[in-house]
Amino acid sequence: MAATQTFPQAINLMNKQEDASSAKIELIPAPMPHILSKGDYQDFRAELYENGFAVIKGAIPLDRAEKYCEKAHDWLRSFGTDLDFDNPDTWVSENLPHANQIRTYADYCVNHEKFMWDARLEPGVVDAFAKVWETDELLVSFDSLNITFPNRKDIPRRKAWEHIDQSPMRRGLHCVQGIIALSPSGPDDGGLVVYPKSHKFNDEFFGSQSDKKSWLPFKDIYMLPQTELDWFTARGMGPHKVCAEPGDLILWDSRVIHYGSEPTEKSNQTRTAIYAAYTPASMATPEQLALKKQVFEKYGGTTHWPHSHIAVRNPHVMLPDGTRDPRDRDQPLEIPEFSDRLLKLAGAKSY
Ligand SMILES: O=C(O)CCC(=O)C(=O)O
Ligand SMILES: [Fe+2]
Repeated sequence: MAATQTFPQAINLMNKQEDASSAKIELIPAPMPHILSKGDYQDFRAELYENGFAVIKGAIPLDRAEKYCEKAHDWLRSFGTDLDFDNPDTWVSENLPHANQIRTYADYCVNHEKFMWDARLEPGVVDAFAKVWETDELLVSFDSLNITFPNRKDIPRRKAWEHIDQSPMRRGLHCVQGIIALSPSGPDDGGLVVYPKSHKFNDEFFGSQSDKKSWLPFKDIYMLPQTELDWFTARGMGPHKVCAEPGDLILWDSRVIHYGSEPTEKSNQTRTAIYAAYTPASMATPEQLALKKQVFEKYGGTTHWPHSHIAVRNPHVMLPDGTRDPRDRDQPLEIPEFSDRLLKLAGAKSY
């Protein structure tokens, strides 16, 4: 299958990260070119194909979405600080666990908390990805939790960070990302902003670039500077805030220009969302699968990519002074039930 021909190629490039100058630009075609390749779908895939994103309303029944939201907030409160969801004065870094660069939570084994797995295992979520990939033999990412307070007093609002989550060396569709919305996300609330249809211009844009140095080292994120964004705006594309309700699933093509927006000053909504992407298990190499199993056993995390970029990292949360965060954990607070379905999605058991 095409997947097994293309992915080792990508990995060779990844291994050359330290020596970007010597890595050759080799284009990597779509592993399953027939996926999302036509415009006559009768379901959400029509939007995904046409605009590069889609919202599946009520993928999770509201009562369960509300329960996951509560669990997520309990998790944030579990670090023994003065954090109070009703008191904005307490929404400061010293009351919060360590967050990553994009201000989401990816440490303390949160990726494997029971509520995270329960949400990822929701039939309405898994079925949507099964429809996209035309198989239910899927892997899921061990991605992060987003809880963003509005109008924080201790840090400035994050600016737009327009990017795509797919290397310019890849062509065609390689990954579809997902957000499980657990809080309302109206026009002024924090949430996903996309440039609708920009996935359709990915080939033309990158194909017309003569300077390909910025494509290296090979990585599946590419930040677009203003000059490059201008190319898209000149062709009629621009930012669109995706609105959603608790229980909705947002899907987007990783080639779509997007970013996570912070709540505007008009919002008093705390954003709560889980990132979860699924791809066919057949897209993973045996090496990546073996690494994924190890990461899973350590309750570690991955990027958005379920089948690629898997790395076994130091699972500990380190403080700037080099010591381990005393709040760090070796396992989730609430361990999920390791069902057959979970183990297969985790890559810990083969299909
Ligand atoms: O927070 C978001 O809505 C988007 C974050 C993002 O860019 C991503 O998950 O790829
Ligand atoms: Fe992204």
